[in-house]
Amino acid sequence: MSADALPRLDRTVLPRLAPELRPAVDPAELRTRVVHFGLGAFHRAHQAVYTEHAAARSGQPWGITAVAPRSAGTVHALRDQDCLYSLTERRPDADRRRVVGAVVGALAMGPDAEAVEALLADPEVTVVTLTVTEKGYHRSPATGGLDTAAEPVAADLSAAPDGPLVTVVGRLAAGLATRMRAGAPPLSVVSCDNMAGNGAALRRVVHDFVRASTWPDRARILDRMAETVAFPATVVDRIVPAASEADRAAADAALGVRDALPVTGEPYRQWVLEDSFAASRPPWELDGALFVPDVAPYQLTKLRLLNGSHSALAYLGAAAGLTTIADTMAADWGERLVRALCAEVAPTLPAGGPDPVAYADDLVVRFRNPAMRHLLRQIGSDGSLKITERWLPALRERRAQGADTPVLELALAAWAHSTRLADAPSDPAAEALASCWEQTRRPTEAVRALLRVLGATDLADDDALVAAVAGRLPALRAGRVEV
Ligand code: CS2
Repeated sequence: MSADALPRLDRTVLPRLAPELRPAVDPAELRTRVVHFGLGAFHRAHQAVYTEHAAARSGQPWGITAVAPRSAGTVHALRDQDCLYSLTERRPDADRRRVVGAVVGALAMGPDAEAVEALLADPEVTVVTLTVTEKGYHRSPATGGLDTAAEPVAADLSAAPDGPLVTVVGRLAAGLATRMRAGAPPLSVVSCDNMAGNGAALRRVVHDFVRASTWPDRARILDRMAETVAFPATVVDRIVPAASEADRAAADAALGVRDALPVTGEPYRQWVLEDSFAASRPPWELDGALFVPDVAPYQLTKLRLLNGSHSALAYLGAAAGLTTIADTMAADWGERLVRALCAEVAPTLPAGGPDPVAYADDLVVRFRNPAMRHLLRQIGSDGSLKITERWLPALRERRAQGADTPVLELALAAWAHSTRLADAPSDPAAEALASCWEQTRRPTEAVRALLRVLGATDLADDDALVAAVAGRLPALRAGRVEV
């Protein structure tokens, strides 16, 4: 049967699905107690799954209303399906698929501003989670605080009291202010983005927004926020490539219903959270989430080893003309690169996290998963924000210790090379990056300028580093990866 002839996935078709394909909870029994910003595949394959299992296993009605900062299209598609979607775990041997029922509402941040605002002030809502990617935070590379001069942030700061807000930080700050004014109970705001100290980073930009606002009661709001809003740090992990047409067709065929928003991911998932919530939360530990006093060892291990390797594979693989992570792992240098990067970076990791050698072993297996098609281009996007988290802090630490850093230099060269190409991966700083190459014919000067765009003036002034990175460019230009 063609997909168009299939009935649409929604609550009415659930009873017709095989029991193992149905959600773990009856969505009709859930209420919105979590608001999530960022309606992407990652949230639907990660926090939504933990929340669904937490609700199912505790009998508590933890449902999620997900807010899309921009794409109203996804909101409509999700609403058309009563917020249901299928999740396919891509195992090397076979796929495992089922419908997830944790999401009970979908809102578009702009058009549905009033509803979003009301939920943020709702005493029943005690948790807000975010997956808005690094660029959603609008941090200044120089200070780490809110970049109040960035155009959308400045627009939000000068918006009329009931005017439209375009940044998630502005929307969240305004919603929290309403909650504080109403004297609503405490709540926790949980950043699930790939940044070191993500809780503190989010707290800072939200507080900065309130401080920079023209709200007459901003001082009181800040005081009350400091008392009643927690920003725990978290580490989220699951590889979730963007769904392809083939994924959609496979989901439709296996479910016997049409799902416009299927998600596919690897079987592995992990969530480590700082145990510092201000109010009640879903008992995610019932689904294996780990609550710890300090997430830093887990966070830095994941960022520097997993995400660090991912970015390195993305730019090196692209230079070699490859398309997916699995392609890079099939190349003779792929596994060597992952292991060498992990070994180079491991001395910078705090004690108390996973063993780096065992972690690297697991990464090789996860990256090799032949059932996954994770595009290098997807991982290579927004590099200017990603590599400052994933590579540069470790690079600085190793150089300060007087150690050689050949693998990070090679990775940086591959990134630099990518910024020069006509089809460079998308990046909010794309123009500034491209102009680094237009202003000079000398590769060392271009590399220096690129590092300055990243806000890494210290590294730009490191002549030995700059020369080493530039020295790797000719081989990469010729499509050779020499690990
Ligand atoms: C990836 C991450 O796209 C990327 O930048 O490195 O999305 C990665 O797949 C996840 O962080 C894995 O947990």
